Amino acid sequence: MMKRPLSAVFSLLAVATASCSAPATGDNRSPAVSDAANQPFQTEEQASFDEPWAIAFDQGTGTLFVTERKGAIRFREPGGRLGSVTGVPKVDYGGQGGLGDFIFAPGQVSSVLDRRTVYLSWVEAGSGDTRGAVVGRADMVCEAQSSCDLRDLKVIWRQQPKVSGRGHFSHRLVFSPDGRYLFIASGERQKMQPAQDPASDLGKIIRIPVDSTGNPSGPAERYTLGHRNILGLRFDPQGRLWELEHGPRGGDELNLVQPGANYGWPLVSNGSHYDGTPIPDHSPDDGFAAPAISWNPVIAPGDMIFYTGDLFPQWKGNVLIAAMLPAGIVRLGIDGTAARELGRYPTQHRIRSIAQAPDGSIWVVEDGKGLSASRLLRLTPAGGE
Ligand SMILES: [Ca+2]
Repeated sequence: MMKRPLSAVFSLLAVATASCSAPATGDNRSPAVSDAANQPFQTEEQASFDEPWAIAFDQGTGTLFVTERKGAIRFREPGGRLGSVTGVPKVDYGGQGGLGDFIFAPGQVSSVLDRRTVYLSWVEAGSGDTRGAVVGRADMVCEAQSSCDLRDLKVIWRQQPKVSGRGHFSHRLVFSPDGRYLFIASGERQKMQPAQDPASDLGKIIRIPVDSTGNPSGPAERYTLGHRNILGLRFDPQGRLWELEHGPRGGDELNLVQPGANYGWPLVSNGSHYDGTPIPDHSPDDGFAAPAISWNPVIAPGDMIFYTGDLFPQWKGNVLIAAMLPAGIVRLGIDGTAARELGRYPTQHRIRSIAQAPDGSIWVVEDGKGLSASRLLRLTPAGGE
């Protein structure tokens, strides 16, 4: 848990902007505090997108792909040229829904971006006023300049049941390091109780076995339960899976993902309901997997990475979280199965998604409607590389 005095310092720092030249006011005794006038990184704007949700680098070429929630996939080549992807499925846009995640099948590292196997998630309308997340696999073919095309798109998973509302789809995707399993975060769609129902996909992490061609080789299984709205889903450098989810009023949490574990939502949470109704906190003997760290007040995470690059050597192995409230980047250290906060770096706007480039630079995209509110930023160490 965060200690109260640090939260007070953080909220003061959050009002400063990156361009502020005021002298540092942080508590220099604490390595956890970084004020905006003394950021460890400098930022360069690279492009802007409209309501971006996910960013992902093609590791072989350094081309960055961006999903926009209304249903577009665009890309930025390392030289700065922008392109777009055709063949994107129709999405059910609105609320928190639309186009979601975009990832590459592992092991594709050719230096020419000609053909890739990709996976994407989006929201699909059902009968009546219902909808649900789906995941598709496609061959992405890039034959023309500044253009790629999704071919043979196949839906490989549908969140069941489809329900009303437009929130908490989660639909983050990640491959296991050995490439044998695709994991899907399946949010509880703001319905709460289904997160505890083993027969519902809502509030679960889903695991799908895949063969060497990247196609499912067996049925999807519900791997864990008791989740709320997972927006970060990543493997650490040791091959362990972690998830980062939104609590209600308070109670955002980072969890180490263990097969079959129940993470407690909505029966326990280190936050309370929005109307103030208390929820029992996680406790050691309640039978639920307790978070490695939780936040109250929240950080409103959008995404996370485990940093493994050389450009920020002091951050190797740390978790970097894209945070929306307060806006910034939150840095965690992992020690065994515990996590602790090591730094907060306030930013001008909410950060939706974060990725590590092949050169070790950190790229983030802001959260907002309209191009001016959603810049793509490259972060490199302050004072030059
Ligand atoms: Ca929990």
